[in-house]
Amino acid sequence: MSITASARERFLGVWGPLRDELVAYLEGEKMPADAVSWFKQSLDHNTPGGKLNRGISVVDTVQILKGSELTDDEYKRAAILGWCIELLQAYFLVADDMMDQSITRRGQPCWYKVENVGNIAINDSFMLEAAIYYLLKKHFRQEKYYVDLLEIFHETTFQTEMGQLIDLITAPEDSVDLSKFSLDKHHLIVVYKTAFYSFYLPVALAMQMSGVTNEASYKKALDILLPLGEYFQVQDDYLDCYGKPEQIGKIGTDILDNKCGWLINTAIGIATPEQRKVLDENYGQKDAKCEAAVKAVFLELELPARFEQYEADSYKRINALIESIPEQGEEGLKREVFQSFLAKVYKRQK
Ligand code: DMA
Ligand code: MG
Ligand code: MG
Ligand code: MG
Repeated sequence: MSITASARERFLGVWGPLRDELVAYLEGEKMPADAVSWFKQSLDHNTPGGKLNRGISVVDTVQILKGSELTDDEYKRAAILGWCIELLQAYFLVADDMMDQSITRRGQPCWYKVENVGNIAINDSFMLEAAIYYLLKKHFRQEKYYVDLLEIFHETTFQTEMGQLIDLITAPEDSVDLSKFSLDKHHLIVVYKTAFYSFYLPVALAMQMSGVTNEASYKKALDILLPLGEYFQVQDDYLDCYGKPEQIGKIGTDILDNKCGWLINTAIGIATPEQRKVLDENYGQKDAKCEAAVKAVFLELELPARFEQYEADSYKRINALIESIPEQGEEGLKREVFQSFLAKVYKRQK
C-alpha cells in the first residue's frame, strides 16, 4: 500500500509541535525576533512538503514489528524519529539544490532561490541538521539506545556525504568525459548518496526503538534495503528526464549538470558510434539545445522501455531478497517491513 491521506495527516500533525519546540529553543537563547522567524520559515519551507516516505516508514516499521496498534505515546515517539529523518533530508536537499543549481523543489522555489536567502541557505542547512540532535536529546536521552541513535545518524550522514562527494566530482562542470562513467560508478554513487539514509536509516531507527539488538538482523535489513535504495535512485534519475515538473515538483538538471545518472550510463552501453558522438558533444553543456539533442538520443535508444524492464527486474529481485526472511519472521525482522517500503516506491510517478 502506498501512504494513505490519513496516515500522512496524522504524521504531519506531529510536525507543528516539534517545529515549535525548535523555535522555542532559539527564543530561550534570546535570539532576536527576526532570527527566530527566519529559522521558523526555513523549518517550514524545507521539512514537511515532500512525500514523507522516509519519516512515515519509521512509524510503519515500528507498528509492523510490534504487531498491534501503537499507543498514542508510541506513535508520537516513532513519529519524532521519522521527523528527524525528514530534517536530515531537508538538510541534504537545501545543500544539494545549491550544488546542483536546481530551480524548484516540491513545487516551490529551492530555498536558496527564495528572495533574500541566497548563500545564507548554507547556514540554514547546518541548522536543519543541528535540529535533529536537539530533538533526539530532548526526547530520547533517557533511552538505553540513545547512543545507538546518535551513531546511526552520524554514520549515515557521513555515508551520504561521501556519496554526494563522488556524485559531484564525477560531474565536473567544465570537462565532460563520458568515458569516466560506468554503471559500477553509478552503483557506488547511489548506494552512498541515497540508499543508506533513505532506506536503511528509517528501518534501523525503528528496529532500535523496538528493542532489536542483534547485529545480524541489522545486516540482513541492510542487504535488502540497499538494493531497494538503488532502485529508488534509478527511478529518481529516470524522473529527472521523464517526470513532469508539475508532478515531481522539480525541474530536472542531470543532463545539464553532467551527472553520472542511470540514463546516460545505460545509453553509453548501447549507443552506436554516431549516437555516442552526439552524447559526447552535448552532455553536460549548460544549453537547452544540447539537452534536447541528448534527450533525442535517449529516445532513439528506447530508454523509457529499458527503464520499465529494469523496474520489473528490480521488483522481482527485491521480492526474492525479502523472501529470504522466513515467513513467520526472525529476530526483529518481518517480511512486511520491506514489503511495505517497496510498495511505497514501486512504480512511483513522483
Ligand atoms: C539526491 O541526489 C541525493 C541527496 C543526498 C539529496 P539528486 O541530486 O539526484 O536529488 P534530486 O533529484 O532530488 O535533486
Ligand atoms: Mg539534486
Ligand atoms: Mg545531487
Ligand atoms: Mg535526481
